[in-house]
Amino acid sequence: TTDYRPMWESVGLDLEAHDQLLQALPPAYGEVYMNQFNRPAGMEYFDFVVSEIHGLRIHELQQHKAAGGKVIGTFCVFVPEEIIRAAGGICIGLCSGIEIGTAQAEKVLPRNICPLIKSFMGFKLAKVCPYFESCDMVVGETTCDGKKKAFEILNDYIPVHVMETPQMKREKDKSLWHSEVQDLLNRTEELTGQKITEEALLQAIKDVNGKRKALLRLSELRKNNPAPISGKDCLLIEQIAMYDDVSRFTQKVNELCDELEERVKNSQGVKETTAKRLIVTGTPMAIPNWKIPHIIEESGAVIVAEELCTGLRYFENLVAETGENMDQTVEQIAARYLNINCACFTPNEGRMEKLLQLAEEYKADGIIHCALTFCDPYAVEANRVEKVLKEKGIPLLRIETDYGQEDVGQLKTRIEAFLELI
Ligand code: BJ8
Repeated sequence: TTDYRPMWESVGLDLEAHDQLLQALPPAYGEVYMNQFNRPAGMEYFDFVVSEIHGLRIHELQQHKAAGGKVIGTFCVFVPEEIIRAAGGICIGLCSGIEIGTAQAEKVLPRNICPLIKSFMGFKLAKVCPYFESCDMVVGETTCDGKKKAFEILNDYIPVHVMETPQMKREKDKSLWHSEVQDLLNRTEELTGQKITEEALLQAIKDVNGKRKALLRLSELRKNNPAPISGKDCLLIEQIAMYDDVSRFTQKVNELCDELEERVKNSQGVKETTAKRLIVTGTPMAIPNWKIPHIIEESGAVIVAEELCTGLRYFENLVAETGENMDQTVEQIAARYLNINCACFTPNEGRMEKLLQLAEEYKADGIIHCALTFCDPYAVEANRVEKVLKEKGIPLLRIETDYGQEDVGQLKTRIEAFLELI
């Protein structure tokens, strides 16, 4: 194996703290991922990506930077990666899914804040994320209050460009968002020193749409019974989608889908046809947060869809490829992103409609609503979800949890009881 320590040192990592992080990772991965029944062979690539999570991909980013390229980090699926790509930049999703650097984070943040926000601050302050340390700039947004205010603090440590995300979807919100996307384009041009041409933007749209189409193809295959792939594996792929090389990732997902198509033809799957089929919905599950999906699938059920930002919200809806001029193309990008059903919107009817549609299409036996602790938008919106699902007689289990492992036993009991009930 390659010695990446000199590279980690040169990107500015705290090597000792980073060692501790790496030691925590591999056993968890083996336990959660490597013992699954009848796992598709195509998962090998994604296992490899995880095994090289702080190695090969970071090396690629460093090479890109050495050749004059820029790396831009994001924390939300609202940030249009097409724009970064069109300027020759690499876009990396930084949403953090592990408790890290908590002591440092709590020096600048309140203790009672969403673990995702605490995690990204902790990663930055403890200098343990080589992706974060590779970024020339990060893009924040005004989605929830916690993130919005945390970006002011983060800006003390790395340049942050904040996009104002609307809270409603009216005409005036659309034009605000369009102008915000245009501002990101201008800022990206400034940072990269590269003018974004219409041609480059259209190509970037096609590339990112290609990635979305591959992920959609994967989703479609999960409508089959028996499920040809586990929910845990799909979540992993959706997490990797945020930071892997776009064309290589697209190709690997499509290869996996070829294999899954064969499985479907032969009625092969990862669980019995009698396994309970569930949908998970709620706050993002950033890598390496596999906590709830692991409990669910260990209990015998199978997850068939993720109505999450690390899931369908990231790849449903394509950007139109028909823009006739720069302004129209930017407007079409803005339109695609404003369609995202984040709980930061009021009202957020689109999410309720989506859940009903998914439950039917994926023949789900129930839905599990997972909110990170202290996340007001999702915790409060769970009430709307509950109301709509009750009307249609779709069973729902509401869970609120963080990145800690203390409640695993209790969650297991609740999930098993739910599975017996439905
Ligand atoms: S589009 S869900 S990725 S904002 S969990 S930090 S909301 S307190 S992450 Fe999100 Fe974009 Fe919306 Fe998706 Fe705040 Fe809640 Fe924490 Fe959250």
